[in-house]
Amino acid sequence: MASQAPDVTQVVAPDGTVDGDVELSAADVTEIYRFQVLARTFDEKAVSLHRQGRIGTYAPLQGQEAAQVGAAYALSDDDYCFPTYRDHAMYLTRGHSLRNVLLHLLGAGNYVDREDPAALTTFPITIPIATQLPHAVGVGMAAKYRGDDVAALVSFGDGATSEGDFHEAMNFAGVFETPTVFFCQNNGYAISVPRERQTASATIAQKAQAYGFDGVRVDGNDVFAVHDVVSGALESARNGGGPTLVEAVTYRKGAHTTTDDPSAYRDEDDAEDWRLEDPLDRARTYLTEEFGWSDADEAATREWATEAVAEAVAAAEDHTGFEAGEMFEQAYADMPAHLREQRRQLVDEPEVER
Ligand SMILES: Cc1ncc(C[n+]2csc(CCOP(=O)(O)OP(=O)(O)O)c2C)c(N)n1
Repeated sequence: MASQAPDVTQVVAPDGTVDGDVELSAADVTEIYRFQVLARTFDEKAVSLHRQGRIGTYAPLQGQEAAQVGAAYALSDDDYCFPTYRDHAMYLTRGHSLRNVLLHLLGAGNYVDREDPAALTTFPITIPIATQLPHAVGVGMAAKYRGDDVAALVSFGDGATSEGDFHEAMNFAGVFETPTVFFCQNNGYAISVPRERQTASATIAQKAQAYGFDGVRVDGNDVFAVHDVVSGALESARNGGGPTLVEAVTYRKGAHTTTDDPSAYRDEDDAEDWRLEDPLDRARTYLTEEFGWSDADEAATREWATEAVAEAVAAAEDHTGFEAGEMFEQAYADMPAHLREQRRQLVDEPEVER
């Protein structure tokens, strides 16, 4: 395999040159590309829906499609997945409906459909940064106790590595050799804080060394490299090899969220360089050269994605009747007294003046 930099694994270069093996069938390669197109189409629509005041604040994923799809596609159905608030493409790749992803952005409390098998192994997003890491380690530890042949992948950003939860989760995973893949999407920024101001470590991956396991870097805009590296880490975790930290080097092309303006803190020339590394262009070049992907195939895929997103928007906006009480569900088996009291005031006795 070639490298983007000496220590960054790359299989397909930005110009489509293949330097390594893509151990995926034509059907898999096509599906991976379709998920990326679907993710981008969804993302563009979501940004526009926010501008029209039809959904709440949205965290764009543009530029990170390869990282998210490549990692999620490597998971088996039984593996666990802990995405972040930006990982809409992970949800899609894991089989969640676009409608349910949108329902969350419309304010639904219980957007995860508990009847849906995909929902049982893919956890809801957590907004407090890095809190999903100990959850993933705990789920992996439980699976290990039960003797289940599964791994848990947890996704987070470069900013999350400054949180205590990151270090606690990494330490626990290292000591107890939990079947965890720590998947860091290093997209260059944590809101306005550049990666260089986040940590003095030369790489995010090297932090794994302090906890006694491997950390590897992969070109996060190369979906095939991400898939390959994450597949290997998952396999090792399932086979008792313990945790791995994977640093996917990528770039957040858009704003942090739809309420942010990156031109206030980011060098747009730098942003332009990263735009040339577009993950979709790269996968498409590969598809064209290896499998004769045609303009007609491309047009049909774009049309399919546009229709799927339009249908999901209509289905989500059709869903009315959000109940205020939903926000109290699914967090605690035994609800603490202060939340019972809040629910009483909001749901059971809203007419009582206080
Ligand atoms: C514990 C906590 N502190 C602060 C915030 C506010 N906050 C939201 S997103 C964010 C930046 C996270 O950056 P990173 O982990 O790199 O992920 P990215 O947003 O780039 O995907 C911060 C500080 C939060 N949500 N939770």
